Amino acid sequence: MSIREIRVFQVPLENQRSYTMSNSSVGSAVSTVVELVDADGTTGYGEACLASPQYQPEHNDGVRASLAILAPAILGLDPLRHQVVNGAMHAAMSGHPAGKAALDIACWDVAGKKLNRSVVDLLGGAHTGPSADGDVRGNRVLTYHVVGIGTPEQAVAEAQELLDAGHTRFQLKTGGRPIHHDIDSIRAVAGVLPPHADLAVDTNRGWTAVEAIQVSNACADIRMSMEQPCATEAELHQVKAQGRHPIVVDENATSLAAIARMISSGLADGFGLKLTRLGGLTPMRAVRDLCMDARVPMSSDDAWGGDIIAAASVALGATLVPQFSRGAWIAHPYHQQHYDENNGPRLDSGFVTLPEGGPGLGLAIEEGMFGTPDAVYR
Ligand code: 0XW
Ligand code: MG
Repeated sequence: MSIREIRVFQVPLENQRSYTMSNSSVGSAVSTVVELVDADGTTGYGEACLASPQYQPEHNDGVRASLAILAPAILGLDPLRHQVVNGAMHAAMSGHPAGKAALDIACWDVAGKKLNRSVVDLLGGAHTGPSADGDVRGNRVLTYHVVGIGTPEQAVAEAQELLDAGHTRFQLKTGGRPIHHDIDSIRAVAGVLPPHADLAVDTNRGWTAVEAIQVSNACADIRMSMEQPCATEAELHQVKAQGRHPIVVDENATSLAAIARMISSGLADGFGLKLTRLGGLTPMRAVRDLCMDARVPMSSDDAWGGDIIAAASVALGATLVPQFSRGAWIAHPYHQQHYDENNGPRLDSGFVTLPEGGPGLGLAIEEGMFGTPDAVYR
């Protein structure tokens, strides 16, 4: 196996419904898809798509610019040798984990196709059998669903609709407004959720430590976690010490070292992890092993994107120990586009389906699906 050619595509994803976080909204995003061609013509796909310029410190145009340096650095390498490929990318460019993630994921896809095995198997195999909610997983992976920022009535209506669709895990977006509005929405949504439901209140760094502590005290009677309530690790420590709720770290979970630090310091009660922030499946696999061993629940997500990044997220999500899985999130419900209409991951009663279209990521993507490449490296 050796990487012969890398093709880069821009893929617009138009939102069909609004998606708002404390610091930004997602309208339409232009995803970057990479097609990696092995010496014998086998192809593998990767993807990176940032939700908004505010959510993480990268930009979708920057992903494609970074590939002008990263792609040539891995031409000729064996896509199965993930450490070698990642080492070459780090030597060529500091940072830029989103572009690295797209190429890393494509290597896993092409390696799986060459070995005729799924990426799930290459990552160690799926945990089948009952999930934390007792529901048999089969070819599905637990997920969670976002409830947007709005009035308490709007949030309750959205939560009820999701309950009716079989969801048991909810991420209520907060922040970007006076905290009494958030407290009202938290209390209203918590009031309609059944005892077995899981509620994470995700502020995407929007509160100060004082605001987060005030919200936690005002909701002390509610079983919930606080996801990334503030922007810095120091503020999260303050909230952990003076608040009443478990802390889930998302935006600050930027590397294995940072995650190890937040576990060993006792700060993190869970993580919302993103493939494009860590650099792909290879680094996320290492983080997974640490979190599973430390018994710290994690999600396997990404910020945004289509079937390719979704398939990579659910592939790693399938390998999580159910008790320590916070689910795999996909953006499909918002843009409603598939690259593979038959096998693209989709919601199924509170779970996400694992693609079963063949080896690798399990997607059967038609030749020429993405049109003319933006750039070709060979
Ligand atoms: C819900 N997500 C996985 C998608 C958005 O990009 C933000 C992110 C989160 O957990 O904040
Ligand atoms: Mg989050």
